[in-house]
Amino acid sequence: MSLSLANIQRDPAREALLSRWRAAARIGQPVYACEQVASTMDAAHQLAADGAPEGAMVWAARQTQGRGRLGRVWVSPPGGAYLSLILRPRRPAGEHPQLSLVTGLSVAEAIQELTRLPPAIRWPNDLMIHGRKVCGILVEAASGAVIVGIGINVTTDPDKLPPTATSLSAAGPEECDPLQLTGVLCHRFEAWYDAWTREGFAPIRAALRPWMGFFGRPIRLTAGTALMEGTATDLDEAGRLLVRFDSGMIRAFEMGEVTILR
Ligand code: BT5
Repeated sequence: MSLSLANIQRDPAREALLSRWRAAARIGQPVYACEQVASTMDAAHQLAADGAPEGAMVWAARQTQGRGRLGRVWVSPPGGAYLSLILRPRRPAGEHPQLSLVTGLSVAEAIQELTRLPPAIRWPNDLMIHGRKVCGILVEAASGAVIVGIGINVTTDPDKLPPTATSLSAAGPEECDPLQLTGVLCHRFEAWYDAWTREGFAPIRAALRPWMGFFGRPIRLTAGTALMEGTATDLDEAGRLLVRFDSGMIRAFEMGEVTILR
């Protein structure tokens, strides 16, 4: 099957490098790479609607309309890795939000492999280094597919990022190439995605623990219009965040925004 993307100018040199670094069998293949796109999410939605296979990846060196959750902007200057993966999960739709944590685990491992920096996962979709955001993850449902979007600040100049953000090269001394990082990430993601497909969230939950930097710490949680403070204690068996309140009550949250208070 040959699929085309009307709005992107494909870059064969980057596609060749991504194929070289990608040690995965299926994830990241076929690859559509370009210098610039509005949003890799839109391109991936288009490919998914056209029947692209599981594993197909759209990759861009910068985006003009990168997006986060709830209509927020994802600032996407050069130096980042901006990618969307097309998945066709063989697990119930109710479990698909868990893919955010499957992805976070894979990104954390890839960053540590290449830079030895210690990223922390901030449930449900961010990676932090030294308290600043270095990666954001977005999971969207598509026509019969799921699109996982990943933005990582790799060699990005921090002056071009929001003040709450950092990049890998700003945070540590190791050189890291956005294409190489993407290749390692595809490999890690394929292993964890296969484990999730076979066994569900249990192996992911166990592997995530060391990366969850804020268990036992006071947090502020925004869930919908509600704002609450409590202590994050754990993830439950479905990937929901367990928060203990002063009253002693523990509640599980499926979605939300976490601010670590101390
Ligand atoms: C996210 O949203 O963190 C998900 C970001 C997903 C971006 C990828 S890039 C490839 C693919 N194509 C897209 O168009 N999107 C995906 P959220 O949790 O809503 O966080 C958004 C917030 O993060 C913003 O409101 C800013 O505060 C902050 N932010 C924006 N750009 C950032 C950056 N480059 N680095 C760190 N923080 C950023």
